[in-house]
Amino acid sequence: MSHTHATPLVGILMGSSSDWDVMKHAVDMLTLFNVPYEAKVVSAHRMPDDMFDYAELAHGRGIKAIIAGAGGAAHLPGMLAAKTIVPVFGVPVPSKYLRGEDSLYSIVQMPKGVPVATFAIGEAGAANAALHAVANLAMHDEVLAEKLHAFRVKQYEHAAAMTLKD
Ligand code: RP5
Repeated sequence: MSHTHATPLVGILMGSSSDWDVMKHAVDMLTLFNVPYEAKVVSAHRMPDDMFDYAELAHGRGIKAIIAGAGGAAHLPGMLAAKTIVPVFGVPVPSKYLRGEDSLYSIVQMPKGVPVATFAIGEAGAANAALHAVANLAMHDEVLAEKLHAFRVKQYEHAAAMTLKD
């Protein structure tokens, strides 16, 4: 499976291939909505120049949102945000020793002036970051807006059909 569309609207970056099990939930969601994306490993502390290059070129390349997932001392979302005006959505990846609380705090606590929209730790965060990107794109895309409404209706129907056992 290729993780690069010719003209991606959303960039999905992660600090390591070990983040993929979580970050693929963002990919799955964008695929569901047929939103072109690219997904790649760009490590903040091991590939800092690549990270800055990506951030500097993103706006000019037509990238509308960057979803960045990392674990531990998770610099990736914040440092990307420091170098681009493209909205950055941070996904805290669960870590080995602190189970992602470290990732969450290091992503969510951006100082005033350079925002990172931070999502839940793990799979839900990755999926919701993608849904949030879809929602932003849907503000200027009626077809996508309809798909998003349909997605919500499906969730409603699923929840409304739930029954409780005695
Ligand atoms: C971070 O360190 C990555 O985002 C990953 O969550 C964590 C561990 O990376 P690996 O040691 O598995 O490559 O940079």
